[in-house]
Amino acid sequence: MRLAIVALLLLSACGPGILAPGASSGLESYEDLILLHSPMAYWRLDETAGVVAADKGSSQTPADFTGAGTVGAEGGILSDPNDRAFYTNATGIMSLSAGNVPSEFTVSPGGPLAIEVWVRLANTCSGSESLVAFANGNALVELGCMAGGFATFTVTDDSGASHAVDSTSASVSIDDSNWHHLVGVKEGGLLSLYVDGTLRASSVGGSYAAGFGIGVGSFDAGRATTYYNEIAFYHHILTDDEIARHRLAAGYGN
Ligand SMILES: [Ca+2]
Repeated sequence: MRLAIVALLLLSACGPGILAPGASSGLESYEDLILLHSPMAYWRLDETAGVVAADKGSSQTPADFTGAGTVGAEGGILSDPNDRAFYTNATGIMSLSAGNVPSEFTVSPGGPLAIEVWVRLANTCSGSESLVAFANGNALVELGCMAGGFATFTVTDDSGASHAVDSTSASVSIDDSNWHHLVGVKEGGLLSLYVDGTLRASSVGGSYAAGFGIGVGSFDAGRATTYYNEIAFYHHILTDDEIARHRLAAGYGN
């Protein structure tokens, strides 16, 4: 489970401040906005057939769907009527094989990064479970969930030194069968976790001075009964305003 990037999507039909699917938000398109912020990798997971997930980020690295997942599921980007997502309730994963990871995936020691995903958890999170992870050896960048349904953001360097933040103190759970937008940001030793466009937890961790080689990205089925959508990885931080804009562009009000 730790060798995986698992992204879940959440498709919320209605609720306070949420636009109806397909409704015009009058805002910039979600895809255009993500691309404006220069992701290294950006898998929209809009495929409706086949076994390849296109990467619209700068690395242009397609990933593979394997196992018993389902492409073409209803997505959670309400502003995009064509949005689709990847669903797995068992063994389905989206992953990059170790031999298919370009040099762009390597993070410089101490370098900034951000990881983003939309997820919809169709059952409760009972323990420490991976949603989306980029991993290579000990090195790991992961968004996940824990008992209580709280979101987690973990960064481990290749010496094995690990640090994590979670949304427990904010009492923000994500395992309610609704779509949620998760972003983890690392800037120096500061880790920040955003849930649904808002900063929910942050912590000053280690210096991460060791070589930090994120090499393999894979979507893992360890977290089953889950929808994954719009996975992005950045070699720079995203600001509070940028993250809030991403959610807004997806058709979710404040
Ligand atoms: Ca999508």
